[in-house]
Amino acid sequence: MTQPTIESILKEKRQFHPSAEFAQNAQVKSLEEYQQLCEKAKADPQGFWAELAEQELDWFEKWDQVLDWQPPFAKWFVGGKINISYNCLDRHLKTWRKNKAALIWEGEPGDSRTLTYAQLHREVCQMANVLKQLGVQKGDRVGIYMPMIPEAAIALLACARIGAPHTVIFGGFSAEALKDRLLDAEAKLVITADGGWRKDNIVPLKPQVDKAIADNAVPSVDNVLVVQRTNQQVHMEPGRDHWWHDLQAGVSAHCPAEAMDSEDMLFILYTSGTTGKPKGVVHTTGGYNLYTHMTLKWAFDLQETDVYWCTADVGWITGHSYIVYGPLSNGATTVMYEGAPRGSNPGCLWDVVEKYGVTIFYTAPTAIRAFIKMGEHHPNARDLSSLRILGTVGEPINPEAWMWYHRIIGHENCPIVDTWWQTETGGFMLTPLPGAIPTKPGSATLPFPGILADVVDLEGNPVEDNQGGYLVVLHPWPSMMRTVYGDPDRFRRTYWEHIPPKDGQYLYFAGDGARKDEDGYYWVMGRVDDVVNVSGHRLGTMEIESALVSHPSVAEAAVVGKPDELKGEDVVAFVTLEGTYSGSEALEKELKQHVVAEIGAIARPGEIRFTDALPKTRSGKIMRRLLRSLAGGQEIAGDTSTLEDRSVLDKLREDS
Ligand code: 6R9
Repeated sequence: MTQPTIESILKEKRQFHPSAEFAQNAQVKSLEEYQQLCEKAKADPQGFWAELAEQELDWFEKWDQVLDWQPPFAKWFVGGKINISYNCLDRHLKTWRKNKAALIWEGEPGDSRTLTYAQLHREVCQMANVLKQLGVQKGDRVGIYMPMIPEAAIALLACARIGAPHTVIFGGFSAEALKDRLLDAEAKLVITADGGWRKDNIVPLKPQVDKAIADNAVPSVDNVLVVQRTNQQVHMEPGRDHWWHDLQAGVSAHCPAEAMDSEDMLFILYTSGTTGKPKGVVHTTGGYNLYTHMTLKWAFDLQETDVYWCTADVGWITGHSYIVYGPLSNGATTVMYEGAPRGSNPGCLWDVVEKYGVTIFYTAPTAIRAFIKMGEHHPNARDLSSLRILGTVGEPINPEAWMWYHRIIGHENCPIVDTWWQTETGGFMLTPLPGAIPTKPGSATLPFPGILADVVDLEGNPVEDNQGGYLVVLHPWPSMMRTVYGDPDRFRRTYWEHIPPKDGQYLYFAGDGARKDEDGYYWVMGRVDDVVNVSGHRLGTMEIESALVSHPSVAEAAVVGKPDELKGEDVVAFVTLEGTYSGSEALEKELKQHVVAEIGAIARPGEIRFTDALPKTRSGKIMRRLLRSLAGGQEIAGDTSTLEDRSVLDKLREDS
């Protein structure tokens, strides 16, 4: 099992059609219906989205203009007033959904909670009021650093309710990474917990916050709101730190949702790019609400009785769009799980499916490959008959893993929805609609209605079928990122200038390579830039390099990805040392630990190779392409004539 290579997926010819029974009851029932939606959207994109926005969402005030497109800056539903927390909660309280389960939560130690829409609304209003009491106002940024507990979702919705953009920092990030992000966002308050459970251990969170903001390192932060989860001792700074349960006890559960401008910022989410500094991806309110709502409804064929479970972490875009906002906006029941498969219970996910009768299950290829390795006896020992749709996201899925998922988890009964999208796109861009679009293992199939995508060369010319090229999007869509927080120039450079506008048409450059087959199906090959995808987590190689060179022993570092059976890719770092140091196992260990401290465990290099020099071009650029081949144990192909000193390469080859 390896990453899908061009060769392996070029051979992939299997097709799976939705059953007649499934298609009959689906939101979108046939390929013709899908094509009609696409044609309608193509003929009048603004009319298409406006009609859905009117039908599917509640607006306090209608917009004056559907789209204001000043490339590359888009505004959707200009002048409209809306609140996503209202759309996710209040409007359902007027219907029987008031007492429907909104959030089903399962904790790792076996505790659990179910919150109905009424109960969730109550808690969100209380937290919103507490935030206000602590001085948070509309427009202030709030940092969220949480385990997977209901309060993480409550925190998002509470911020949205009062118009305070949130910035969630994944709980696995280190204090250092947390600090950088809080600083960039100038967060006024941080919501965290004492800790969370992961693989039978407590992951401390509050101590990381203490470290990140110690000595006034993040001057904007005035208060920290702490949820009690694990009950371990934590330091509480008087006047700064507050227990959520203390403040919740005395606060009103009445808090009207703020009427936000459709284009008001909803959140910032940091993601890795090609420089050392993570980008703050900015999403706004109205378009994001509409797009996450529609994509979940059609791509996962949401029905009123579904029990929907996405296994992502709220710290990533998948958690934002498809654990919290998309499902709740639709009035669905969304499941949230704190834990992860672990030695003491490798089948815990299947227990959750069985216990709650999960009907839609959405996870990542890296998880599927881990399930395969753990053995099919785990899922086979559980009743998975409630499942009707399976989803995947985060990286290309190899056809073998797709087939295993289809057979062992889906019992050949569940359409597989492979969704290609990004933090930047806000919602699914390429995805099957399970009642309408036949699937092919390894392909994210076709664009969502209203999305115009293509595969082009660097001049923006469409490439021929089955030729590799760059994946681009041609027309603005409602949930596209609006800018890089505080750096509109970087937004333009990163996404709109690699490929110049073609005949006045701006092309969004996704950073992924892809090909289109003769049926127009997309096969995404992975990143074409300096981003590695480790277990579905995006890591910038530059970010890891800067972490390494911040260690006193390191003179220079070059980080590349290498194919890995389980993780998809693993991080390999080539390191040259300062004069007085020499490479040793102990130093390798220390450097790995250093990266963990600087960024977090997800960025720990799998391998560190000490070398006397790095291969460089005459102009001094590190030739990562060569290092990638070396790390992956492949022959060095392509041009090496620009190498400044060939002996460096020969030496590296000898050593590997
Ligand atoms: C949602 C999410 C985005 C990058 C993206 C691509 C890869 C995501 C994929 C996929 C192939 C899929 N990716 N889904 N590649 N098939 N179905 O993962 O967002 O963390 O921003 O990562 O992930 O390389 O560019 P994000």
